[in-house]
Amino acid sequence: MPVPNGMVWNMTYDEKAVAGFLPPVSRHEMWDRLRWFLGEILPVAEECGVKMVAHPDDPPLPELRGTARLFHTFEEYEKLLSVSDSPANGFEFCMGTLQEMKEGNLYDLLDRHSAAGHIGYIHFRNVVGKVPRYREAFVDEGDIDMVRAMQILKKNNYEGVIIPDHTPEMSCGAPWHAGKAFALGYMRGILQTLERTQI
Ligand SMILES: [Mn+2]
Repeated sequence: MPVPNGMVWNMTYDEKAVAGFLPPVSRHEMWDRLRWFLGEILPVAEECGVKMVAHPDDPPLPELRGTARLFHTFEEYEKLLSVSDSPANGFEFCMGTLQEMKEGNLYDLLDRHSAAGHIGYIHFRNVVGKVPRYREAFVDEGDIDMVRAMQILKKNNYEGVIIPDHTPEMSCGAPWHAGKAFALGYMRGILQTLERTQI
C-alpha cells in the first residue's frame, strides 16, 4: 500500500492531511532530493565537525510502497560518496542490512571504508539469509562472522561508534533489553579478547 498523506512511513506528522496517498517517487527524484539535502547540510556539518551518515535501506528492495529506495545494493550505497567528498559525508554501516543484500562481500566493504574513514558509526547486528528471505538473528548465530568484522575494525584503527542496533527478543520480563544486553556483552567480549590476543 502506498504511504498515506500526512505520514512518513509509519509516523503521522500531519493529522489534518487530506485523504489520499503520496504519489510514486522515482529513483531519479530520490537522488535529486538527496543531492539537494546534502548540498545544504554538508557545508554546515563540516564547519561544525559533524559527520552525516546514511543508513542503507532496510529491507534492501529497489522500491517500497511506491517510493524508490536509494541504497539497496552495495553499488548504489557506495554512490553516496560521489555526491560529495566532504569528510562530513559517510556511511552508517548497518551490517545486518548490508548482509541481507543479494551480492557483495561485506568484509571487503567494511575493510575499504573503515580504512578510508568513511564510516561514522556501525550497527553491529546479524541476520540469516538474503532478501527477500531473511530473518534477524542474535549476534552470535547469523551469517556474519562478527569476530572477523571486529578484527577488520581493529586492523584499521576504527574510532567511531559501534552499537547493537536491534536484536531478537528473549523470553523474559524485559525481552528487548535482554537481547540488547546480550549483544553488548558479546561485543565487549570480542573487544577484550582482541585486545589481549593476536587472533
Ligand atoms: Mn540498522
